[in-house]
Amino acid sequence: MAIERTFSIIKPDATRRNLTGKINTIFEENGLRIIAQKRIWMSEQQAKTFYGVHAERPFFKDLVSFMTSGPVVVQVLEGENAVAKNRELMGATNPANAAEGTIRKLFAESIEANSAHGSDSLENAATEIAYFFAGLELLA
Ligand code: RTP
Ligand code: MG
Repeated sequence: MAIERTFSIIKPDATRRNLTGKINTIFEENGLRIIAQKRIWMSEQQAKTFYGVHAERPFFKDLVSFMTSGPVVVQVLEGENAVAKNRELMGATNPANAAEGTIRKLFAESIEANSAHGSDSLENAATEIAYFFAGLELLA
């Protein structure tokens, strides 16, 4: 299996409830290493660009205001099959459909305030990492 890097966000609903450590423990206990991490408050423009693929969706405006409603923790996770592994640990978008023990089952408040983002492909992971982290912030 390949060692991959993926991009993750601990969303405002989770930082507000001080859940960063609990979520990070799930990553670490399941073979994902946090190789870069910082707390930021996204601007409206950053949130719109980041979720640009959803610009035409009915939930886009609400999603941008949610993502800018408080600080987030952006992070790079590394490990075997990191992209798929992280999506598995997060669980389904809607917590009502998320499997037992997943981050969203444990912590999400709603389909929108669902505690975590994870890249959905290796290609998007590279783009998203480069959007939030400078090369100097990542070890080779
Ligand atoms: P993410 O991109 O944040 O990792 O989540 P995802 O792939 O599981 O879900 P996606 O379809 O990409 O949706 C992005 C985020 O938009 C919010 N959302 N709200 N109100 C709604 O019906 C709705 N649907 C999606 C969620 O915050 C979702 O994670
Ligand atoms: Mg998505």
